[in-house]
Amino acid sequence: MTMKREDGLMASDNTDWPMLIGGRQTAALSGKTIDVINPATGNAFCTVPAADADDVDAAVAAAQKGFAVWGKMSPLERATILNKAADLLQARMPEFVAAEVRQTGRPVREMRAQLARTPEWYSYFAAVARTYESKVHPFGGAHINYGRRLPLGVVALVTPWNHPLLILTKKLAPALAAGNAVVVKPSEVAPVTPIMLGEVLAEAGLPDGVYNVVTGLGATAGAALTNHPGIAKIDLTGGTETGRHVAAIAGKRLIPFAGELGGKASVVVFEDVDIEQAAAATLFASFVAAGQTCVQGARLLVHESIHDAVLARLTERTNALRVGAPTDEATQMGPVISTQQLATVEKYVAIGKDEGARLVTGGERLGDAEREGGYFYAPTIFADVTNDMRIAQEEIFGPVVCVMKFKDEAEAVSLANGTAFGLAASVWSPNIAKAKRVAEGIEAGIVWINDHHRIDPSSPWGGFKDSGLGKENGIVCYEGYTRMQSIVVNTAEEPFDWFADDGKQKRYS
Ligand code: TXE
Repeated sequence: MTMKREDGLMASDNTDWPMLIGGRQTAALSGKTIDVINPATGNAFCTVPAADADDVDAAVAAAQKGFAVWGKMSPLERATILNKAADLLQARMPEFVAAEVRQTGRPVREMRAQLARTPEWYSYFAAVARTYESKVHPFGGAHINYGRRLPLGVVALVTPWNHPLLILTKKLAPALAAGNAVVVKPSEVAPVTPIMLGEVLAEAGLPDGVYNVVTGLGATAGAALTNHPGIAKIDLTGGTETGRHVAAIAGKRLIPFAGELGGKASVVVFEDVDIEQAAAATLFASFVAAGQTCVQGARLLVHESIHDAVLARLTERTNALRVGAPTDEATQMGPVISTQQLATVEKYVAIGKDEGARLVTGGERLGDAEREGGYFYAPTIFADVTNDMRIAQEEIFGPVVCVMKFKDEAEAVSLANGTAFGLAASVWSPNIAKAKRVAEGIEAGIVWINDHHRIDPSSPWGGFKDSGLGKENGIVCYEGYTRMQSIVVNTAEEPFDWFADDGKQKRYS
């Protein structure tokens, strides 16, 4: 496909980004490239190399060399470099925000808010590396048993397009803090900021080969990486089917797998919530990132007594959303990421209508003069949705939400649990005892009370059920990037001779 080259690139924009292998910026050995499209215009704005198996071999070999250095450095040395990376990333924030807006189409106010937090991950995990304490286990007798946390080696980070820098950072900071080297395979749709991050890490003093980026398609570069025998763990964020496929590869090789996969979060709104607050909450949960987040509040469960009032106010606020150029400070919602994602949204809207759901607003592509060429879709609300409908069950990953009613607490919990996914949910009520009870009854890895889509580097993040395996963030994630060795020291003065005929009672366990 020939793409129109976009006009008006910023000075810091590179039109042909290389990948990063062993500290060197490099093209694919084949010379092939992929166009990266600005979803707000439909035009290509840069290319990246289309890596295949040979490039991946080179990246894993470089990472092995990097690991030989980084894995031996002390926690203090690693933490010093990660803290410096946090500062350098902070200093270059406007450039990262601009690149992220251009490749994802997400509004500048959204990306500025999101990226402002990313340096925290590097400083948090630097602190974890510095303060992590090994355990001494109560082995008993004359034995002292201490545990050692060792890095795994070279880990593969396979990342998506919706939050390219944040999701990479959530995996990278703990992986590096624990002493691993990484090979990143960013999404082919939004690979620029992961490449740019290599400059920050190099400037911070990360040794060559510790951070490698291979760009390319999932079916080629991604498959070559996840099948590579030199990889010690795979951490992937993506669709559930991709996750199952890659987890099976990891299973065959008996290496750890972590997957942050699909979601279909419920937002449970009780009758005691103020209507204005309920509308603000559901609007944010539904349409931030144009609904393209794994924790999108795609299922709005509203108590029957306030259902009509909340739906009416939510619809008014939805209709007032400013959808347009993501670079415009006033824009509140941008396009979806790609023609493929647009087609998925269109398909599900048609399914919703066929299933008998009531289209309250939206349900159409937006293509006026200002938005011509971009992949814009109107924020869309379906009401009268029943839980067995496909639009209530399957991940749409776009600006489409389903509103359902419930009559009591038990029905709210049962509806919230009535999906195959279990990543996140939120419960809204000023009655904290009730909200806590409901939250604890929901089978999801993250449940917010009177909030939605909140994250912190210390807060474990990961799904139950079909939403994945393993956790990002927190000490638990750091530990997931290590393997534990148990050292058992015999301190007895008395010699041990199991086969001696000395008449003594002996133990060997
Ligand atoms: O994801 P993929 P896509 C969901 C969402 C979306 C759907 C498809 O529902 O509509 O997935 O999006 C790499 N071996 N989420 O196609 O394909 C791929 O190159 C190794 C939810 O973008 O899962 C990319 O780097 N790697 C999600 C990464 O996997 C492979 C965020 C994710 O791509 C591969 C994104 C293979 N065989 C999509 N195939 C979330 N949890 O937030 C693909 N990849």
